Amino acid sequence: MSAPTSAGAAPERVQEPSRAADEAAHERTELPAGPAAPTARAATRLRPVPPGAARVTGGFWADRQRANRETAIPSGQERLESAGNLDNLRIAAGTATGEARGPIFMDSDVYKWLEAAAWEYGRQPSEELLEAQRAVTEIVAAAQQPDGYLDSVVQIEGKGRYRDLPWSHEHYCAGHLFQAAVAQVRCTGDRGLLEVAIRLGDHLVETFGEDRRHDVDGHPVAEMGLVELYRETGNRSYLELARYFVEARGHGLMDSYGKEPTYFSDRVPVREQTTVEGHAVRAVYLAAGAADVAVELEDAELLEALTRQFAHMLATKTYVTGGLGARWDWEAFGDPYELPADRAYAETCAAIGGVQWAWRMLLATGDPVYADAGERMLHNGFLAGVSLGGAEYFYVNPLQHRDGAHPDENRSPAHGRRGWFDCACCPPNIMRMLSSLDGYLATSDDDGVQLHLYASSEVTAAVGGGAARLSVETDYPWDGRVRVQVQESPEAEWTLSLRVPGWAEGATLTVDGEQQAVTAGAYATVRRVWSAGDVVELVLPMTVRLTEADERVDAVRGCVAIERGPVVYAVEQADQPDGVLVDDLRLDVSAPLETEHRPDLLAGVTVVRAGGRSPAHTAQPWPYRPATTAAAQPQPAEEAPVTAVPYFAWANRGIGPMRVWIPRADRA
Ligand code: FUB
Ligand code: ZN
Repeated sequence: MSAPTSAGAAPERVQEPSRAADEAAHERTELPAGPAAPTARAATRLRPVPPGAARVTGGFWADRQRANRETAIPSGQERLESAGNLDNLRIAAGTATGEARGPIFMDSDVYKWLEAAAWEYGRQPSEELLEAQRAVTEIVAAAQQPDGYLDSVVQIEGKGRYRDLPWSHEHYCAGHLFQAAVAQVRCTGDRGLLEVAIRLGDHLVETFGEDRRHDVDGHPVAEMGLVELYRETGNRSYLELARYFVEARGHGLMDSYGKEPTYFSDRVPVREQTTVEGHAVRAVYLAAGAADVAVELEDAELLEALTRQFAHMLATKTYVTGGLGARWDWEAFGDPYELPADRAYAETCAAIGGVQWAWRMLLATGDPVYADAGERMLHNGFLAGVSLGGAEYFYVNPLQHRDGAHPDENRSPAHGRRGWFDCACCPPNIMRMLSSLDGYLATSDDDGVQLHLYASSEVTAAVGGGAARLSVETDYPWDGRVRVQVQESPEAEWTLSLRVPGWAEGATLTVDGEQQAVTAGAYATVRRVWSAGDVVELVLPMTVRLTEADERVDAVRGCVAIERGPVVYAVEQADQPDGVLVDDLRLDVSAPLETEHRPDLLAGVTVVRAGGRSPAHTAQPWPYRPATTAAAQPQPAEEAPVTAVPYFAWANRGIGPMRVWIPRADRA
C-alpha cells in the first residue's frame, strides 16, 4: 500500500520538529492520522484519514461532542484536581506534600484527559484548551524521574518499582501516556508530553524484553500506546517491546505472582487464543494492541487469531447493545451465551476498547462486519455510559434495571448517573472517545474513499493522486437518508464506498437520479470520474425491528428487543402509562410498531410505540408454582401501550426501572 498524500489542514506546528520526528519521517504517513494511525508500510487494507480531514459538522454526534467539549472536559479537569490525580503528580515531583490518593492507576485518568483535550483541540483549536493541556503537561513532566520512570503513586509510596506488575498498572499508565502524547503532538504540534513519553518509552525498552527483565503488566494498553509511539517517532524498539508484551502473555509469567491467569488474559498465548475471556477491558485492549502489532509486523497468523477471537466474541459474548463483559465478578467476560440482562456489567471502558479493536480490525481487513460492530457499540453500549449533558456517567451498563434496585456499591447504576467514581477509568475514557470520534468516520485506500459511520460531516481524503472532498448530510441515526456530495475531486477515477449495515435490508443507492438496490452487510460502491457537485444518496430503511436472542442466551428467552437503525431501544418507567410498571410489561409482537420523532424529549429522540400487556402481579409468599403440562397459555393481562426510548438515553430523567429485553405477551 502506498503512502497517502497529505489532505486536509493540520494545525500549525508550534515548535520545531525534533530528533524523534526526523527518525519517524522515513515511514510515517505525511500527515499523521487520528487514533491508531498505521505506518505507510503496515499491512492494512484501509488507511485512516488525518485529524481535521474528517469532521462531524452537525447532528447527533455533534451534540454529544459539544457536551463533551463544553461540559465534560472542563469539569474533568476539575475532577482531576479534586480527586487528587494532579496532587499525586505534584507530590511525586516534590512540589507538594502528602499521601497518594485514589487507586494505583490515578495517573492514567490524567493521560486520558490529556488525550481527550488534544483530539478536541485538533477538532477546534482554542487557546483555553491549549493552555489547559500545557499546564497539566508541566505537572506530568515535573514528576518524571531522571531515568524516565514515571508513576506518581509508586513514587510516593516508595516501595519500589515493578514489584507487583500484575496489579501495579505501571505499564498501563505508561500506555495511556504514550497515546496522549501522540495525540498532543498530532493535534497541537506541542512536543512537551511526547518528550516525557519518549523518556519513559526508552526506560521501558531498557528494562523489559526478551533479553531483559521478563515481565508484563497485568493490565494491557501499553501495547497500543507503544505502537502509536513507534508510529509517531519511527523508533522501532517501541514496536518490538509492544510485540514482546503481546507474545509474553500466556506463558506462565504471571504464575509466579500466584494469581489466576485468566483474569489477566494470561492463560493462553494470544496467537493460540480462540475467544475473549477474563477481565473484559484487559482482554479487548490486549486484542487491539495485538492488532496494531500484527499490521505493523505483517503478522498474518496473529491477525488470523484476532479474527477468530473477535468472531467468537460477537457470536457468543456480546450484548445486543454491543456491551462487553457479563460478570461483575472480576469485571469479566462470562462463558459463551452467558449474557444476563439485569446483572450485565458491560463496563463503559469495555465498549470503548471494543470500538478500538473493531476499528483496527476494519483497517486491517476492510471487512464491514467490524464497522457494524463498532457502530453498535458506539450508539448503545458506549453512549449509555454518558449523560446527555455530558458530565454524568455510568460505569456499569445493565440491560435491565429493576424496581426497588438497591445501590449496594459505588459503581451501581442504582445510584443513577454519577459525576465521577472512586475508580474513574470510564469518564475520561468517554471524553477521549468522543473527541476522537471524527477519526472513525472514513478511511481511504488506493482505490478511493470509504464512509463507515454516518454523520453530517466533511471528509477529505487522498485519492487518485489528489484530494477528494466530500460533504455528508444526514439526520442519522433518526433518519436513514445519507446524502453525499462531492465538493472537490481529482480528475482520475476513484471509488466511493458507503457501508450498508447488516441490518439495512432493502437499502437503496441513488446515483445520477437512478436508484439501485444495494446489499446489506457490504459496501455499496460507485466508481467513476467525479466532479464537484455530484451527489449520491444512500437510503437505509429505518424500519423498527424486533430482535430475539439465540435461545442459549437463557437469561432472555421468550423476550424481544426493539431496534431501529443502529439504535437499541429500552422501555423506561418515565414513558409508561400510570399504574404500569416496566417490570411487568410484556410486548405484543403482532401489534403495529410506530415511531415518532420527539425533538422535545431527551435532547431529541425518535421513540417507538408498540402494543403491550401488563399482567397484574401480586405479592406471592413463594415465587414458584407447579409447572403446567398443558401448552403454555399467556397470562391474562390488561392491554398497555408500550413506549420505548433509545437505550443510550436512559436514566437522564432520574433512575428508575428500565429494560431492553421485554417478555413477549404471547408466551407464558
Ligand atoms: O484497572 C484499571 C481499570 O479499572 C480497568 O480497566 C477497569 O475495569 C477498572 O477496574
Ligand atoms: Zn472504566
